[in-house]
Amino acid sequence: MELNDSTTDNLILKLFDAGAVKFGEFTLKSGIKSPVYFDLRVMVSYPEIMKEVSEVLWNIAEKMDAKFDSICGVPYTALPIATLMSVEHRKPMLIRRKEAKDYGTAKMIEGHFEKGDKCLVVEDIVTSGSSIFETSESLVAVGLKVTDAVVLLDRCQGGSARLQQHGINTESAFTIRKVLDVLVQHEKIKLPMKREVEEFIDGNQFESKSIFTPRKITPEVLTYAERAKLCKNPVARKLLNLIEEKQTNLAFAADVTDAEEFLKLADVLGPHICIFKTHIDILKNFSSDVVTKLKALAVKHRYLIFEDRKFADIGGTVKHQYRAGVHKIVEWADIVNAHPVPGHGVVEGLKEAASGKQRGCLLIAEMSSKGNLATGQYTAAAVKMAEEMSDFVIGFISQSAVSAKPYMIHMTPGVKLVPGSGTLGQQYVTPQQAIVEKGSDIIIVGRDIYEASNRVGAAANYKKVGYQAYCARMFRRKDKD
Ligand code: 5IU
Repeated sequence: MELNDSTTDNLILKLFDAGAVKFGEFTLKSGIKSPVYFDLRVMVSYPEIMKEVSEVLWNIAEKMDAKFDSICGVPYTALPIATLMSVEHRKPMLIRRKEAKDYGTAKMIEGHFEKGDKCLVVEDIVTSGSSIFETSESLVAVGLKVTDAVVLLDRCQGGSARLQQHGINTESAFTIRKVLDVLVQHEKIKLPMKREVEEFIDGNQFESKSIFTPRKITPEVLTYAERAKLCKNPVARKLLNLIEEKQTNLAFAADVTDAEEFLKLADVLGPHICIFKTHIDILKNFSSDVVTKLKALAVKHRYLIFEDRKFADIGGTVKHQYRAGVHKIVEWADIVNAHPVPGHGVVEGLKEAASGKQRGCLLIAEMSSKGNLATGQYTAAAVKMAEEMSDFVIGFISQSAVSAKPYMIHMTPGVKLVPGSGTLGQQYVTPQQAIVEKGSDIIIVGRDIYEASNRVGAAANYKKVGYQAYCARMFRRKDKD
């Protein structure tokens, strides 16, 4: 969508004079050598250019008939441009962090918004499309909609077509071809230079399939199902396969105290979860009937039962705690967990009690609560212990992928759509942070589901967001603008 010719020509010449366009030999981030280089950051030194660029981009958005509730600039160059557009046209702005803030209180999007609001993405240059896509992903992850992006310059390397394939309509003020024409016309560069740049563009097109390409180096690049094949433990295999089949990496933390409510949740949330996590000792009206019914529901909806018992005693004691007493956990829970603090014995004791049954255990390698001691050396020792006993230990409760072994499953509690602190020291991260940034496999969510007015809706949403985060991790971008 090119604007009025003389306006465009003037702006291009101003940018050239400001040193925003350079010709020579430049090595791009990707390692590729380019005969042209755009450094639009210099615009900040020219208030007039800044103003003009922001006006031009606003006009493009209007011409596109893009309806939006807020504007978000791709950090950093487009941030001040988006600010100018926002202030001049009284449209709220959102800021996307380039890096998440301190762990635990991280918030990728700053500013007020409502779920379902539409946000216009603003960028200076589109090359492969990945920067716009990445910003849009962060916006979408918190419930915003992104369908339009405006850009000052399109390098004509296939970026806008790729964005279109991802549902983002991108319009630019001008293309690199236009820049070349104007500069030749005004004798700023000679024809051979124009030809050289044109050849470079033609020879450096980004394929118009996906912006993301699967990574193949670390365990988390394998799909859940691929990892299932690498597991020794049948429970781990079953879990990874059912995650992929049901397309959910959501574990529900059923921290309610009434057995009836507990079973109701086990039924209605069933289709949306891969694990039903229990604290069976908080039920005020426990009876063996409750676990019989829970087991039937787990079969009906195909999820696993994880009793979050956190065994932490010597082997001989945990063996009894696991199979005896009121709850007889080994009879009905597919998965239990243990603190590694007592040493290998805790796992050996549990393993003995589970003999002959298909059971798995998680080690608590990291915790979500403020000031917890499961860090550094302790976490490393937990990983070593787990890897040494991987026939029974299927993974970890952790805040990140602490083991690189593809058969180890990481489950993260302390997850909410809005990160921050909860009561009594609980700290929350978003599903995206847990799965994409920290490389975890399963999100554990309690309160945000059972305290919701629409519990099924809340679980369905976590299912969607959690699985989308996994897909985004699988198709991490290969190229960078
Ligand atoms: N849980 C944590 N953090 C931890 C461990 C377990 O929150 O480090 I280990 C449990 C406690 C609760 C659930 O059952 O995970 C999280 O529930 P909320 O989403 O309601 O905070």
